[in-house]
Amino acid sequence: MKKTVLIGAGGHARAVIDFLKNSPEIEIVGLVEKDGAFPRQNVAGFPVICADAKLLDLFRQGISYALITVGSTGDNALRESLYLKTQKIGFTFVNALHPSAIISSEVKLGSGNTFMAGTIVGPGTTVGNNVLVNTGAVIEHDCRLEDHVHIGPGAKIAGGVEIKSGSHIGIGAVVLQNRKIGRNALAAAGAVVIDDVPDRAVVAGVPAKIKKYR
Ligand code: JB3
Repeated sequence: MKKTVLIGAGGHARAVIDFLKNSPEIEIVGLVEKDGAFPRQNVAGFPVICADAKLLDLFRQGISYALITVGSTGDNALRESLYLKTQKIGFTFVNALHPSAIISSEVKLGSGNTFMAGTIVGPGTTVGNNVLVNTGAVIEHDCRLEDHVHIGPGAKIAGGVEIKSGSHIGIGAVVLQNRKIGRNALAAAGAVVIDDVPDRAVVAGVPAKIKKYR
């Protein structure tokens, strides 16, 4: 069993534990909170064992696997920085795949990725590291998702779409075929993306228009 710590102890962690607790290969040893914050002592029966500052100690104790279980609602910077910090200590990241996720055998998957219930990923798609594909999202064939991307619940990504590092596709958004979403961009909830989206652009609406840059 891979002894694994979950980094982040809120609602998203609870949703991940709901299926990861039954994994035949991943053993959840506990959760890790933000330094100075211990709002709860356990999540779904698993203990909050320490804060980020103690991650090195955990690693030295032989716990060598991790997963980022902080979620996000538009900005993936915290998920990215926690991943990089944990990776630097030496942790290896597990992939957390809900048993109902349908992931083609022709998908190239990095590590530290989470596929929630009912997600579908088509053949020829590549997924980097620390990507979160939330409940019921569909990613069609031949897409390319870079590191730290979050696809929100129920979002639909058509074939051949490229999504650069750190970008966020909001709940229920749609991205049409072969579009390119730049780095750290945001497609708001329900947006229908029919044009390419530049780096750091925030787009919203149907059809989606650029509202600002961040
Ligand atoms: O939309 C859905 C289905 N899920 C949302 C998810 C994607 O994002 C969910 O509804 C929330 O909006 C959000 O989930 P998350 O990130 O679990 O949010 P929350 O319930 O507020 O919990 C955040 C947890 O992360 C809290 O326990 C924080 O203390 C913790 N946290 C914040 N900063 C941190 C840090 N934990 C660590 N280890 N390090 C930090 O720097």
